[in-house]
Amino acid sequence: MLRKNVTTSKSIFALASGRLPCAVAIEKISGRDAIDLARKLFKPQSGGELEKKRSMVMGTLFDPEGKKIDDCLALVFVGPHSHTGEDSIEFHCHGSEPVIRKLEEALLHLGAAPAQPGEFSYRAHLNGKITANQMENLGDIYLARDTADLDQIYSRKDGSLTERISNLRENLVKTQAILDTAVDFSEEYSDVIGQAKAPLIQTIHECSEIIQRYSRLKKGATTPRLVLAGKPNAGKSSLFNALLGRYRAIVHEEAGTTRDVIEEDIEVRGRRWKLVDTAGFRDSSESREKEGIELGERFLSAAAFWILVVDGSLGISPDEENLIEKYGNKPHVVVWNKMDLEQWSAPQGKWYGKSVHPLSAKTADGINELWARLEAELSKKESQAPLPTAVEASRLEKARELIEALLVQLERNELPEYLAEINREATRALELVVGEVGTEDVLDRVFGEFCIGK
Ligand SMILES: Nc1nc2c(ncn2[C@@H]2O[C@H](COP(=O)(O)OP(=O)(O)OP(=O)(O)O)[C@@H](O)[C@H]2O)c(=O)[nH]1
Ligand SMILES: [Mg+2]
Repeated sequence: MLRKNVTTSKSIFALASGRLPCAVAIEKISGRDAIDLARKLFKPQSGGELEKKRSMVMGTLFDPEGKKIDDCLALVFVGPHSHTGEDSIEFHCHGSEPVIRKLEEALLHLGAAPAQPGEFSYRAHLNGKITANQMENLGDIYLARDTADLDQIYSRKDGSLTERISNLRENLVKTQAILDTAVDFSEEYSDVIGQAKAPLIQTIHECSEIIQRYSRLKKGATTPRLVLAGKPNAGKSSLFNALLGRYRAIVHEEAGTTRDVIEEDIEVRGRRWKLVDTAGFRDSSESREKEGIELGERFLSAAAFWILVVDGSLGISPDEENLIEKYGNKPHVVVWNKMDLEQWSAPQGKWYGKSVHPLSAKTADGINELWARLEAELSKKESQAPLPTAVEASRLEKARELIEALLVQLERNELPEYLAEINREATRALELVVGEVGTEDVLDRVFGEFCIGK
């Protein structure tokens, strides 16, 4: 964790690119003497010294004993026109572990210090380059797991959180009026108090929903599974490949081809899902096949959504009915596959209460329509709560704790004067949620989670 008394007297360095070995490694250095340090290590190809001007220069890095480290490209940023606002250098080296190790040893030898997580951004903040709010967003970009997360981070400032908080505040204002009445007319206390409960419970519920949006980003929700199930040969693997857009699972005319569970990531409306192909369900006495079927069924029981694939040229059998009776309560779509075949026919109207989806996994007819249906069905479960920042979420948690305490005291029939005081405190806490964010707030919660080099 970045300490609050961190100083900026020394230049700092860190590897800003990914894991070694890799094509190009970027070593960042920032600080008052960054260019002087770089001059001691780096000799431009064109001769002379590295100049203190915004530039991109090819050259060679040498260690303090004059031994070559690497040929590299140096990017020179003269403060305040840099990411941190200080003089900064980026060495774009070959992404080799010993190159970077030698370069960092040389920097350490020359008096620079390894950067702590988030220290470059912290310096940028101190130099007025980024606000505390921007830093929070920056941290969250690294936590995003799918494009929907990114979209929500970028649309944070659309005012939806402020609006939700002000609605919640209204609930507390109403509660305040109720409690103030109870103070004035103590003989009708219990009637009046009873009215205060419902808006408080609603407020707690909504606060939790918003806080959970942040926890989902922070902790990384487990990716929900979308499982394909059906009889052998129904075309599950063909549909799996069609949805994935590439040939991943073996497709074969022989029934019982897929034995294992095959999983691949897909995105539906910006959210990541695991698409799962399973072995065909049927009564089997063959032990290997039986094992595959049992495994498939375990995935089906745990699925957030599933697709029953029916071979529309054969129609339904007890196997499909068995599946729909067992798992029909779980959200699903029924696909009537192989509609390119002459023998294909689908039920008129609904089957087990649902309209079936005609499709050919082979020709891809009906695939776009299936996507549209999946997009609509899978996003039904998405929370509509706005995504708060770390600071907003933690402030909201404080407000929720106070409202919960209020509810407890209310049920204990505490004095209305006392309840009114907690309510006032909770109202103030809610108002603070979307208030100004200071350096201290962000220092506490954000920097520790930044990566080194950021
Ligand atoms: N004509 C036609 N054939 C299809 C279609 N979908 C799948 N098939 C064929 O049906 C056979 C079985 O397809 P798969 O995708 O392997 O079926 P599966 O459900 O995965 O089968 P198992 O892995 O054995 O459970 C293959 O010969 C496919 O080419 C379709 O829409 N139309
Ligand atoms: Mg298969």
